[in-house]
Amino acid sequence: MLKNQEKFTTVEQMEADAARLKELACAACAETWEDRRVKQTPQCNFGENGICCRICSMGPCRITPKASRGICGADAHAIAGRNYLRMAAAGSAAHSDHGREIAHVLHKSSREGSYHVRDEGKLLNLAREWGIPTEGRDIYDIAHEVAEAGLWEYGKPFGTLRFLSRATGERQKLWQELGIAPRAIDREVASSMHMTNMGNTADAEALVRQSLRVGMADGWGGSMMGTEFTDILFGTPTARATEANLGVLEREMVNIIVHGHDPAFSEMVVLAAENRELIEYARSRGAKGINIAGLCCTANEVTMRHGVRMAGNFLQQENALLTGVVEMICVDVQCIFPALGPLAECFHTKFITTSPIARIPGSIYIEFKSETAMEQAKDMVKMAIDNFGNRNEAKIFIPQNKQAAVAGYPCEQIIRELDGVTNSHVDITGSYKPAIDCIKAGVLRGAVAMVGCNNPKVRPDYSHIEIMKELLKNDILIVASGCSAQAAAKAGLLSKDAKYLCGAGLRRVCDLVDIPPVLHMGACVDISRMMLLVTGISRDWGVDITRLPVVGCAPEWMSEKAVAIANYVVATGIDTYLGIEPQVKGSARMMELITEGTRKLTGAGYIINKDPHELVKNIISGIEAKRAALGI
Ligand code: XCC
Ligand code: SF4
Repeated sequence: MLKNQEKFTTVEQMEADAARLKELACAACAETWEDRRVKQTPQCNFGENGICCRICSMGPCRITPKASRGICGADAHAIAGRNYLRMAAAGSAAHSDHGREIAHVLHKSSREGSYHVRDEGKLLNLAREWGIPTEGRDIYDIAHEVAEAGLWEYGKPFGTLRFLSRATGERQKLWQELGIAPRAIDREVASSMHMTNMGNTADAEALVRQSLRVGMADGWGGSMMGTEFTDILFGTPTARATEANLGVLEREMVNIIVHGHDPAFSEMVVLAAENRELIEYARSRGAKGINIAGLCCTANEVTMRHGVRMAGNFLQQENALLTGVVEMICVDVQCIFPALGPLAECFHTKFITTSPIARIPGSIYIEFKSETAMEQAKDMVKMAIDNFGNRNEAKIFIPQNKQAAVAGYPCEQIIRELDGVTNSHVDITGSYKPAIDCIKAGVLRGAVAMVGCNNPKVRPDYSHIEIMKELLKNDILIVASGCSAQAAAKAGLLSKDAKYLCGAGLRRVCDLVDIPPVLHMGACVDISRMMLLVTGISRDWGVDITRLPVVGCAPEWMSEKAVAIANYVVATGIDTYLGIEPQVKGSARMMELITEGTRKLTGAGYIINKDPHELVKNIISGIEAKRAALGI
């Protein structure tokens, strides 16, 4: 019998929760992104179309019907192309710098300190991959050398990135031929800034090629290192039960929210909150315990390693504070609204910033140091406990919606689950064969990677959820990361019961393998895991990535990081479906290049549609076309 649809949370219910929260808040507190968005409308057309240039102080120059060139002579294609490359470079810089921070933490790991090597197997594998001796050595010596080798990837003067050798032979050859194999990570970012500096590249195709290259410096460089080193330090994730949405906040407990991306510090906060003395202390202050919840990708990181519950995704960050029960919100880097400063002041909430990368007015700045991380984390938890008694009862409202979810399916876990089906004996051969067989047989039509942010240009979460439901109905397996994974979690699509929303084929697979139909692969840096997943599928199948019925979709993206991601996904040969238009519309040449032009280079490109119902039709017909071409 079909499970009742009411089990799943709808976007309407989530919007009603948000509206109620705003209604109950005083006028000063109630200003959120919805209000600011109205005040920003209509948004600037020149910016929207990518044809405003302020790269030099002769500008700003704008392309208009009467002015087809800027003062220096740059045309719409040059201006839009340079702006686009700068977005990709900034995104790549952000992810990669996050990866670098983690590499430094690994470099400082020790038996006695706050940071340990949790996944020795993964460390040893990586050391072997990189030709670093392991025999008879102390695990921490190996860790430090691997971390250092990783750090050299950022600035080495010669050669291309080590991780490129993980790609299929066909991709490696193509990248060399196209001249887009990334060199040192920082070099690709710097080259992008140099190329777009006044008086350099004006050729749109060259700008798009460099966008692919700097994107790959992220996906096959900085992000991949972020993922690997995080797994080594905190453990490779495994499937865990959790819950998602604002209903995870507890009336009777001390609520601490961790938010951002870099898990180095949030891991410590999670561990500190398990400290017996601190739990006792919380009880002594009248609380039933300490409740850690996450927002954005920091949530994804701690969820898949500890089962920490997810309060929500990007556009839910203000709502979390509006509940009035958050004693502390502790942030690291990226996707943190400056609005949290004034908003926290409306409540008793302590807003803690911890990184020199993200300094925000209205916060208490406690710079996190890896040497003292655990002590700092304990101090913060204590500060949150001390704040418990300061709640204003009149301002409290916790929406009750929450959903059960299973999170934590890195490639290792997916292979383990698949092996569990085919091999009765213990045989970790690491093959995607069972999944491939299902796709060949048509039991699964294909797979979609659902990724990316929320963006008020479309109805937030609606695009994610509508697209996913339609894909499930059509027997298309989903892997998800970032805020897309959290949208799925809030709706209930990460629960095993979501199989009731699936077509017969996908439901059978979910039953057999005992997985949810939407597999949570992690944070946005973990899209690097998805690159390895398709690479593995391509190898085991013996078919080029471009021919696989596997695509990516970012229906609500907003961050520059998403531009970097989209570029490395396309460079890897995977079609990418976008629900938000990249800001290059003022240049027909750029629009052509990112949709069709890259297809001639890497075999993949963007398909853009702002209507989620149309976008999902595009995805399904794209997948079916690939199946037909394969003759399956
Ligand atoms: Fe940020 Fe990663 Fe986007 Fe969400 S999905 S809004 S980047 S938290 Ni990466
Ligand atoms: Fe204007 Fe050219 Fe300067 Fe851009 S680089 S602001 S188009 S003069």
